[in-house]
Amino acid sequence: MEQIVNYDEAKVPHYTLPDPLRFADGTPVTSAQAWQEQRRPEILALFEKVVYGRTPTGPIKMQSEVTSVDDDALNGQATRKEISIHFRGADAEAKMDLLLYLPNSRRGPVPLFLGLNFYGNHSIHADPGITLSTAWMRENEASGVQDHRATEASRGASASRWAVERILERGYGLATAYYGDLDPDFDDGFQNGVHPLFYTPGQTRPAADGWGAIGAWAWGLQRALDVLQEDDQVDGSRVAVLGHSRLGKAALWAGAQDPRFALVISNNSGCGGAALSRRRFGETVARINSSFPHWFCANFQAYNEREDQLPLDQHMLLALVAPRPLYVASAAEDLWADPRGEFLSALHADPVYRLLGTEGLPAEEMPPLEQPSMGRIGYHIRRGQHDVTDYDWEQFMNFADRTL
Ligand code: GTR
Repeated sequence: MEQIVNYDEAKVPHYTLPDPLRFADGTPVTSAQAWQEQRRPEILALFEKVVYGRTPTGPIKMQSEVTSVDDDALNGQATRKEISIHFRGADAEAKMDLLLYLPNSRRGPVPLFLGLNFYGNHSIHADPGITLSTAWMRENEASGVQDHRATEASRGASASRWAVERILERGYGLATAYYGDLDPDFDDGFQNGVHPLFYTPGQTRPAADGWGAIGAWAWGLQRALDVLQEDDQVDGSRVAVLGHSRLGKAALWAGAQDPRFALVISNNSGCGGAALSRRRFGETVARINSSFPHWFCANFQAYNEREDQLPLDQHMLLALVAPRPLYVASAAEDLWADPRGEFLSALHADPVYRLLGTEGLPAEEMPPLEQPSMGRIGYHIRRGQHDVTDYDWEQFMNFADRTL
């Protein structure tokens, strides 16, 4: 296993990216139709086979139940709704709790941001009306988690990452769910979470090209969208999916697979997200697969220190979102996530956007700090660390105002 983390641009290896606009057999893709009907499915199948694993479609039952509504939440600014979504397979079940805030200033169905959270719905705001999650969580004293459970001290612990009032003020709704409801984030051989719902008789874990944890989180985002599209207070044709870091990887994978997401936003998603794998800058495929063996499909392990052998790179994941609006956000001090690799990925997705008749990314060089570039693809790099800040949210909303 590779020991040294490279943070030196001069040491980035020479690499050649696979061309999204060439079929696997080398023929060029010259029309929007050839992209949509042939090349796009070909690339999607590659990501399923070697990176995230296939998402199963087996017959499971899904039922949603509104568990609370308060139309006078946040001093009257919002309507808060909680919806439990129950999933049942033959031998297993799971539940995802969705939290929704809708601006009371709304007239008609609202466009909305949907994203998973790391420490329970109650962590995104101190609002005492949010039900405290009882699910297993990663230990985190600063987030009020003790013995893997949330405590009252967890309320609002991640509030700085969710600009709730500001989102509502700008006329958007917000929906979130705890990612651990879909798959608790540790390597247990896929015995908990939603994976077992889809096991066929005798099956005990996903196949080598079957989904991992990121696949399950992305699936949960899609199921949340199913429910949101049924809600007449939400404009289901204007739902933006977003996520930070590992949840940014999940948001991208959800947005790539499911064209119902009208806008896709990656925040500091890094390796296995927006960043190009071939650059081996910061976190690498070998590192991520050894630290988090449960995130990707088993086949991805074959590319540890063999990034050049991948039949794809992450710019092709971004291209799967085309021609829908896509936003990639980096942070200058978040070198582990390779900001430049995130930018280049967006840049190399641009030709697909152009083939589909859109503006793509109106930049040739990485834009200066905090000077977002916004076309049909948007990108910014802000000052500071790996995080989601008010600055990021303002840009996401500016971009949504333009493109949603
Ligand atoms: C890190 C991981 C990153 C990123 C991050 C996060 O440990 O190496 O890929 O996902 O966690 O999710 O905060």
